[in-house]
Amino acid sequence: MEQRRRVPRRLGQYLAGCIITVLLLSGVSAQLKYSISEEVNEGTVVGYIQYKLNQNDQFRLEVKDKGDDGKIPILIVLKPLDRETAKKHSLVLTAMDGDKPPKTGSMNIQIHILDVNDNVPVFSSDAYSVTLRENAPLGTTVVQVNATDLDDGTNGEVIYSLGKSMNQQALNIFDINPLTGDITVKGLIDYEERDKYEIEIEASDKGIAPLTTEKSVNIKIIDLNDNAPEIEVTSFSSSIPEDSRPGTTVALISVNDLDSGVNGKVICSMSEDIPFSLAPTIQDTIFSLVTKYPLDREKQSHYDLTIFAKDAGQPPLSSEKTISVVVSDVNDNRPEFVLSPYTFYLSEANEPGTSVFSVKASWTYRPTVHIIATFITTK
Ligand SMILES: [Ca+2]
Ligand SMILES: [Ca+2]
Ligand SMILES: [Ca+2]
Ligand SMILES: [Ca+2]
Repeated sequence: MEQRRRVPRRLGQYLAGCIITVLLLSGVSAQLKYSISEEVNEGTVVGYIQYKLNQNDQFRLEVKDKGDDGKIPILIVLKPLDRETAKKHSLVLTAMDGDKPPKTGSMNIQIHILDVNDNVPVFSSDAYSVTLRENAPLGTTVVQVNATDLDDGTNGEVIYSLGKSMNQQALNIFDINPLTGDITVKGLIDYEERDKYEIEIEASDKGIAPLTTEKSVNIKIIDLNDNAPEIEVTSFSSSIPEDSRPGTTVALISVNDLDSGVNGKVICSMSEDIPFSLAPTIQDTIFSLVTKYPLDREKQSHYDLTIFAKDAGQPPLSSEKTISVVVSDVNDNRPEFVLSPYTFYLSEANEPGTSVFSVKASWTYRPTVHIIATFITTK
């Protein structure tokens, strides 16, 4: 495929832009020779001279009558020239007389085509798509772009730059070497901030009126496991009644990992030898901290529960969080008297302050008697 893009020129511009140098190479041509008597009259025809250009499709010859200056063969451009196709044309101009066979003389004509800046730089690739790992060190080469320009000299020398329409954020992160086309990292590449960039680059020649080509470079950022899971306790009762049934929720634990894919996949765990465990919820990132067994305040009234979170990245990152849970005493049942009503008899003439009777009360659900109240009222 032809990798060439040429700026169209109107014919007038083109003719003005081309300078043709004609080198007449004297001494290489044969000469037309005539022998004629010195007695001939003025106006005697010496010979019929015809000019002829060798077969070519680029130039033609026209003979113009210039009056006193005689008839002059003029070389005319027949169709647009292109230095990038042929920078030199060699022609042969032949003069011949009317004899049979004709006598001929020829002249070599060399035409050098001078360059005008009519080719834009062309990138070697139609599209640039590359990947870049996040946190790439400053100076890392993302990709090297290349553009060529068919013109000559400075018209064909290419310099690279970032597009003027690029946003400031991308300008802060990427740079391009104007001479080599190396696109390098000059800022922090953070996948969590942005996972792809489309940057505009330009290739310009150094012509007096430079020609410029734009191209996009798509940069896909590859995630690295650079974020540890975060554990957040979203709903938490620091105290749990000791009579809580197994499966009672103590707290909701939310885990979040900013990375993606396996780097952001988190496994939560807790120590096995405690009466608490983590249960999944309908949301992947939220776990319930629940009681596993009945609690016994007499045995342990306080727990420091550590939740571990580890992602599946390579290498994995982890974090932990400890919450304190107090097992609270239960006192939500009214004590009941053992007998109700109590009936007792009292003999007269008691000393004030003498114990006359005792009553018992207890919580029904518990065999242990917690309160024994002793009181009596007198009329
Ligand atoms: Ca050019
Ligand atoms: Ca050119
Ligand atoms: Ca990451
Ligand atoms: Ca992670």
